[in-house]
Amino acid sequence: MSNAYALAKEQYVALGVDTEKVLQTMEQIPVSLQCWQGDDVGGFEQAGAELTGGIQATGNYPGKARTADELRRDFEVAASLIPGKHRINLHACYAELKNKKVERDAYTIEQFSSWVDWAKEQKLGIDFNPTYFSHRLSADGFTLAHRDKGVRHFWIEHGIACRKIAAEIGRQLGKTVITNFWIPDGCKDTTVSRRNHREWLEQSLDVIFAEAIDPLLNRDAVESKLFGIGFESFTVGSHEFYLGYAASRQKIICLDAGHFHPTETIADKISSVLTFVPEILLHVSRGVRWDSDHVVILDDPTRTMMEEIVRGSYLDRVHIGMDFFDASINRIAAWVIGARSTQKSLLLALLEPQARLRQFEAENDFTSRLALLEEAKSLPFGEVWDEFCRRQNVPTGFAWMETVKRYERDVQSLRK
Ligand code: RNT
Ligand code: ZN
Repeated sequence: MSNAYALAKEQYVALGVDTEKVLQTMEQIPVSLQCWQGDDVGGFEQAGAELTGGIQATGNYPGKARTADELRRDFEVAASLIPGKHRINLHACYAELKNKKVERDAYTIEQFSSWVDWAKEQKLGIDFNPTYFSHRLSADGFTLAHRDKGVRHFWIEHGIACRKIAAEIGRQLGKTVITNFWIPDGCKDTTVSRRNHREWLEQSLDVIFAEAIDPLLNRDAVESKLFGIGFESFTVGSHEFYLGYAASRQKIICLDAGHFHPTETIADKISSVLTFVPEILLHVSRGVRWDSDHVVILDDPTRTMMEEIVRGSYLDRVHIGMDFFDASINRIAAWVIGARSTQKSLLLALLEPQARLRQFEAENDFTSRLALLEEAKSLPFGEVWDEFCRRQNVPTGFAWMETVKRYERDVQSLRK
């Protein structure tokens, strides 16, 4: 145990916080790392597929993964620099077709077997997402809420196929898969038939979820959005839509930090939403002016979100996943920066002198509550973070960047 950590530990003990317990909790909470940060949401169904659906990875930093094998190697480097447990969040468009022609509505576990074998070997959990974008049948902006029954049917079948794949992954890994449904559906300009689209979406989802799946194998989440690029005036799957859907069907609601109005944060939604839905999936992200999917940093929105989860004792009902895709910096570093910042936010929340604060609150001593909240901000949390990294055998501080630089020089920079 380092001296600095021992001193920090004492300071926390004086405020009623057991850092050893906190470190144990940190070890148990996985962060789901989005595969799509590694290749700008490209996927491997076909080379050079165009990213559509109103999302954009901007930047052209060299060295992105071109194959599933490259992506897996890159991911391993990132994972070796991130403490704690990890999961990999896969999208259906990361299917490996192995020279067969298979449509998305006919995907099976076969297209994901290499991912599963690798996850087993790496001791990773897997999360899953049907892909409702970058496809000829999503080209006019609608999928599950399309006015054409045939198009809806194709996408319903894709959703059903993905739940089956997820359940099989869950069975093979012995770890529950969270399958998240996000669709881009919407319109650039004023839309008159909003009601119809929303009713189509409700019906499509009900068909997809009709078959009950063992919740130990797979659980479903639905993700709302405010708007997409080129979908500015109407988004079928709005927050109200999915909140109602998730509450009435008891589904997991996915809250993406970048999917609300620019000054609206998700911290205060957590205890409201969890009063009515069983679980939350977080897409930890950072919108800058729009849902720009910047790399997560240790900022107030992320910190207050984690505080609410810890204060509400919701850790067992919240799944922490990240969602950003930045192509302007080293993509492996982006994973590491985002994950470590997410974990630091969680650590800070766990280190809060909660018992004291609650006592002040119960006594209506709001002066002391505010004073302690402010003083807690300068407690030596960095020492506890370093200790966490040491115990998890990952570099402390900025040292991890050396590994990224070396890999960039030896591997990524050779990709053309
Ligand atoms: C899009 C959603 C969605 C995607 C991923 C790739 O706005 O945030 O979660 O980012 O499915
Ligand atoms: Zn998201």
